[in-house]
Amino acid sequence: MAPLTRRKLLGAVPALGLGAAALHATVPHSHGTAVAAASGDHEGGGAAHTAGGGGHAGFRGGAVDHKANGFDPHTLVRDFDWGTTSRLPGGRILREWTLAAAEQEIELAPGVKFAAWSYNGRVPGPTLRAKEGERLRIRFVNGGRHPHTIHFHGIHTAPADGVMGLGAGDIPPGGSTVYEFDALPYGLHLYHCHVRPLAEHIAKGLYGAFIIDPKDERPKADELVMVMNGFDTNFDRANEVYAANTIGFAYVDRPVRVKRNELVRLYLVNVLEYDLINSFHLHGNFFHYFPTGTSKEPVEFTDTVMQCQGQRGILEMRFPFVGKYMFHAHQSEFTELGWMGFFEVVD
Ligand SMILES: [Cu+2]
Repeated sequence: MAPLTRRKLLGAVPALGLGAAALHATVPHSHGTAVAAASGDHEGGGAAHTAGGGGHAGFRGGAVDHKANGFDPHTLVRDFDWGTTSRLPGGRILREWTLAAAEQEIELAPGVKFAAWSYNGRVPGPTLRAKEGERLRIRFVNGGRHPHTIHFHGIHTAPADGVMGLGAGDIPPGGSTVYEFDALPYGLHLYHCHVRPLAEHIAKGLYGAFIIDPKDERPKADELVMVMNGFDTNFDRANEVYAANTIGFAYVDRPVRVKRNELVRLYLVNVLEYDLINSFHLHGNFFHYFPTGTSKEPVEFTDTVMQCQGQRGILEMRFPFVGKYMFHAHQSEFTELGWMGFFEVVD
């Protein structure tokens, strides 16, 4: 059977209409519990992700089983992990987390399973949040079957960088280490595994957002986090499913509800692998954009922003009118393969 490519999928999707059901119908997948990709298949190029005799018997009426996934994008969008704190001698705050890498199957769209690698049982991993100048200590436990690390973006010493040959280097299966550094600079950052082959280790799901709040805090707002990602379900080094926070069309099926005239602050991170850029476009409104969140002064008032992999920024907006307002990648093909949603503005 000829490999199913993203281009072929795109040819099929418009005829079926947008939505999770369309992805279900077009993305190669199996209906059983088996995932064609044995977890940790680095070589890729393996068997297509299809199993015989599936039909649509396993189709659950267009709904992803978030409970089985172990996380729900509707919770995740407002979930910030502050860790636990204690005082160091001298009074400074020490903030600590434990992150564990694991292998788990994730349903990306109804019936579309993916053999993911996760931090703390979710993709993206927890949104770690700290305050500028605190001491941060992250204990990493590798529960996977391949070496992994956590590489943090930020200002720190070489041994805390989470790359091979520095500090503890690659952490073997069953191994653990501790990364420790100061929370600097304030802004919106990210973390991800940095073991080779890097593209696979990132694309499998080992990444998350990392927020350092400035000492003089930002104005109070309804805060959201969206990690823009994608999934190569058939190992052809192109993505078949695109999303913000992993589940295609999740915020179409259930929009992100916000209040009219209230300040909304969106932490937007791009970790998308295999595509050069990603973007965020907002309908019916404009936002102020703070690249990397490292300044209090926005650089742009716009409705579309573009990010390369690893780029991130803070968007601030207020919706003057009630109603449903779409957001999506302005690369139309990403939109049609899952990366779109709605804000529902209410009084
Ligand atoms: Cu890894």
